[in-house]
Parts: sequence; structure tokens; C-alpha cells
Amino acid sequence: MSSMAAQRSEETRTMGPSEEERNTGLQTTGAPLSVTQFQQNYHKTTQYDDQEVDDPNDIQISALQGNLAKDDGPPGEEKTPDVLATTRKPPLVTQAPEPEEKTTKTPATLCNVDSMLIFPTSSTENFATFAKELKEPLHELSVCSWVKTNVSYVGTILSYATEENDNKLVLHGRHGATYDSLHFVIGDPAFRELPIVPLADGSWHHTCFIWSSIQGKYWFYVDRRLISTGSRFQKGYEIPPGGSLVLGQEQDTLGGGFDSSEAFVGQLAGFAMWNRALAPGEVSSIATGKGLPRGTILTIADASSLHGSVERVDCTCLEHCL
Ligand SMILES: [Ca+2]
Ligand SMILES: [Ca+2]
Repeated sequence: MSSMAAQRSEETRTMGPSEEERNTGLQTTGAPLSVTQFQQNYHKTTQYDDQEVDDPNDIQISALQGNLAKDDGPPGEEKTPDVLATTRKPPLVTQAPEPEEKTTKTPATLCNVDSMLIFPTSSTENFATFAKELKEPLHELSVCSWVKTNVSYVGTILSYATEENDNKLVLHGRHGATYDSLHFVIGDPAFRELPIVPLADGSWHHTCFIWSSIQGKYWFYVDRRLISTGSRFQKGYEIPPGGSLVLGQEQDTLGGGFDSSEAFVGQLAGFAMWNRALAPGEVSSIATGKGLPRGTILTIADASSLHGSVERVDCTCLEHCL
């Protein structure tokens, strides 16, 4: 009970800007919640045990999108900060942008991602597998990754199959599904449907999928905001070791049975997995580029077998991955 209380206390802190957020200005478009508002919302989100629940706040990461937009903008677009513009002689209207302006980029801040994997098409040839296996049963897990997709759905980020059940652990969406959502499967047929807004908008988003068999709960974070949570989800269940873990494709047989409509198309960066449920502060730490909390059991560096057209780009900071 005390750990639950601690968990709630941690969650409370994530709903409004932390001191760090206020200092860095990284967050946020939503107005901070008062304690009373949060308590009301928290109760709202926790009463739906069998359904995913959207966070009552409109989840945005305008700061990150703004930063990335500076790097992604079309050539020639004005990128110089105002402070420099005022000290520099204004160019003639007909002049091309001065080359040195392109060097005045915002310093990279979203670091410790290690590398990025590019899944260029929905071909079932495209996937990545790991040099390591899961060696111990999982009673808790956290899977976090930066995700960027240019299609209107989120395909399969991860699938873990065993001889007994091809859907022991799956994080997947599907092209052409009735609802745009992600399924968080723990031991098929048990799953939770998660909202993908705002994931499929062509920008980078940080995601964490967390499950605790001990508490029978799950948490889904996007850009360090808890956007879906619930209980009575596979309490007491155990994910067995020794199965087949695949990034980018949904397995219907051990290591195969892929379907192009479930393939991931886009980029994954900084993927990592833990055999424990990360605390909200740890999720924030990863999502703000400060590093991976202790105890990873797999990282993107272990995804050493790239199949089909999957490519790896080594990049310490997300801003330098593309
Ligand atoms: Ca499957
Ligand atoms: Ca399938």
C-alpha cells in the first residue's frame, strides 16, 4: 500500500510542470493542474479498469516539436534567433541566406539515445533482432523508445513470441484498423488499447510502456506525460524467458509470420527495456535526454541484427539522428 501511495505521489508530480520543467522551459502547453483538479482527474482515469483512458489534458510537446521544426524546416527558411537578427546587418531581400546562419542551431539536448533505426517501408523483410535473449521471467517491465512515423498509424514497435503464445508481449498498431490505436498485449488475449494521438504526426515522440504484474497495472507515457493507465491487467502473470524478440514486425509464429499491415514504418531511437516498472521521474529523465535509469535488460545497441532495408544511424543526441 505504501508503494502505491508513493506511485501516486510520483504521478501527481508528473501532471504539472516540475521544477526542472519550469527551469528548462521544455514543457508544456497544458496549464498545470491544481492538486484538486489533479485528484479529480486521477480518480476519473483510474475508475476505468478495462478501458484505456485519455488523459483529460491535451497532450502536446510544442517545445520539442518547435526545436525539431527548426532543424527540419525547408532550406532557406529563417532560423536565426531574434537576438542575432537584431545585431546583424539585415540582408537585402534578394540576397541568399548567409551560410553562417545555418551554424546557429539550438544545442542538442535530447541525448543518450545511442542510435536510431530506420524502417523505410512496410516490407515484411524489415526488422531487427537482438544479440541477447531474455534470461529471466518478467514480472514487471518498462519499454521506452523515441518513435517517429510518417504514416497515419503506428505499426509494431515490438513483438515477443514464445512457442506457446506468439503474443506474449506486443506493442502494435495496424494499417487500416477501425480505430487508430496501439495494442499493449501482455499474454494474448489480454491487451489494452492505447490512444496514439499524438504519436502519428511525423514528429519525434518519447514513449514508455510500463506494466507491473505485482500491481496488475499499466502506464503509458508519451513525452513524459501519463496519457493512459489502468489496473486489473494481468496481475500475477509472468512473461517467460527464451522467446523471440523482434523490433518492427508482429510475429504470428516464432520469429516469423509477419504481416506488412502491422510493420513499423519510421524511426526508432534510444529503445530500451527494463525488468522493473520505471517511476515517473525516471521516465521524465529519459524523455529529456538525461540518460537511462539503472537496470536495462536490453538497449538499442543490442539490436545488432538488422534485416531487409533497416539501417542504423549512430547518434548520441536525437537532434543529430537525422
Ligand atoms: Ca501475433
Ligand atoms: Ca499478426
